[in-house]
Amino acid sequence: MTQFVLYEYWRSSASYRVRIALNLKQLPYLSMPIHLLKDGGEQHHAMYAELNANELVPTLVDNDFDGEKLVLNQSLTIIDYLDEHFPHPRLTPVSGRERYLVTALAQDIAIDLHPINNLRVIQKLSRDFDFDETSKAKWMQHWIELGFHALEKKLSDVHGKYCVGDSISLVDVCLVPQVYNAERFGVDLSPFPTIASICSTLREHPAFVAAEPERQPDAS
Ligand SMILES: N[C@@H](CCC(=O)N[C@@H](CS)C(=O)NCC(=O)O)C(=O)O
Repeated sequence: MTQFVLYEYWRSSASYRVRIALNLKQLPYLSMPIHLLKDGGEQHHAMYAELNANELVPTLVDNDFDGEKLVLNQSLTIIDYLDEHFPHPRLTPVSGRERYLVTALAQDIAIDLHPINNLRVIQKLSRDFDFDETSKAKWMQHWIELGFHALEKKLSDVHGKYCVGDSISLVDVCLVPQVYNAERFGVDLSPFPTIASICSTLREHPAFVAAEPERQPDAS
């Protein structure tokens, strides 16, 4: 039996983060695609909702957590779990100043920036608040640009080759999927040269390449 099963969607940035982390740690996994749009969204179907009552992807199942099964949601928690049990390479430093810089910057992206642009938010705006395609794109761009302005400023103090110094960290794992989303929704990256340059370096790394949305089996 495969140890890790990842319920995910190719374009989901939270799933993309977990794919990158699994690849960096060279942990093989079985991908179980959950189509977020087909048939009203497979994340709402009973089979998946029983696994993750939040009806969001990703969910990681570890079939061998000390001989037991562990079902885990929340991409940052999944990555934290992988980091503790499979620490090579470590994505959140164990201690020291870097630990807190990495955690705060990753949360800036994953907790403050990303959720307001989630599919269910956009669907609600469109269904109940008359948002058309142009207003939806403006909404996405506004929140991403706001987050990127702050991130660009913060990275100028701490970046090296990657977001925090010269080792790949959880911030990098969150950054690349967020830039993918930004590009998808037409955000102009020219005001964010540090973000753009770190992202293009990361995109050459094989673990990031293999995790790219368009390379996933469910990409359509
Ligand atoms: N905080 C969660 C966020 C999960 C999440 O928002 N997933 C999105 C895709 S990136 C989703 O499943 N959206 C489906 C929907 O909005 O119905 C995590 O980091 O795992």
